[in-house]
Amino acid sequence: MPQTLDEILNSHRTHRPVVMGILNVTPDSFSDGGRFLDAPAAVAQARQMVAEGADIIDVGAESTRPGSARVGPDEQIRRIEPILPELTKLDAIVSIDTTIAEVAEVALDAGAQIINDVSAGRDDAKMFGLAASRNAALILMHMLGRPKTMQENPQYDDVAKEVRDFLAGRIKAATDAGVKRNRIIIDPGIGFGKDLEHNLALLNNIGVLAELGAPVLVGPSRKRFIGEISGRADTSERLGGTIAACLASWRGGASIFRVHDVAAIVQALTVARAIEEKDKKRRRTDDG
Ligand code: HH2
Repeated sequence: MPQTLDEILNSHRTHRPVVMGILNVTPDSFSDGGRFLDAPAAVAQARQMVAEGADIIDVGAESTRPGSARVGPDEQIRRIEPILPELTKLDAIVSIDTTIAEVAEVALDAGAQIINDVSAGRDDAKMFGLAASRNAALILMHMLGRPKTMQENPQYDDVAKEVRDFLAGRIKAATDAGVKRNRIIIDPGIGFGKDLEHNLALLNNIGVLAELGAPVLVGPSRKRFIGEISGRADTSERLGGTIAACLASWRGGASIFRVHDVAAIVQALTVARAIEEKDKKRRRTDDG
């Protein structure tokens, strides 16, 4: 059974893993670009991810991979509009991956309940107002620089603290604009203006971000740092690394996982959780 939006927004307390399946309706996404541009193929992929246990379907019409070009609102809307009514019929929460309020609004009108804004409200001044007026859940992600140039020598003194402070500032900006604190999800933005060491430090320090008291989402799926560690250039050969990154960050306190390979990640997290629960039960028995 997929989790409700309230359960998802409470997942940092329950530590129950939430899986968000990626649906890129783009010609140029780094690992699946062009595969789901056609509406029936996109809907079939979403249906498959729900059958595999996705709690959320995150639909996006603009690639944010390093070096990518911007896609305007009209084109984003043209790509998502035909499939939204089908997605919102599925037994999962729909999230819209966009930094443009006009695009998010079309998705909310069709029944989406989460706005995934990788600019954390910096691209479009109307985004926080929209999230507030619709009581939508809002994902605030950290990015250093812009997708076109973000991988050109990113620098931090203490990446986890700097990302936390940035996210604290964006939470304040969102709540000042009327977004309820308990509708916000935070994300360190794996690969967005970060080199290998930065990504590893963030995945290893989820607790620093969790201090902000919001559910932490991570999106390591098939990303470049896995290729750098494993020597796998082909993104379809990065599932093992994606699983490792999800499990390590889940143990550190992350509870929402944005992934391409839903079935494998659901299985990995379900087993990891069963092991953790067993340990808790044993400790309860030992204590009592
Ligand atoms: N990563 C990507 C896109 N959106 N949103 C959040 N909240 N967190 C992420 O880490 C994140 C994201 C990039 O991955 P993908 O969608 O697979 O590729 P592309 O941007 O090339 O479409």
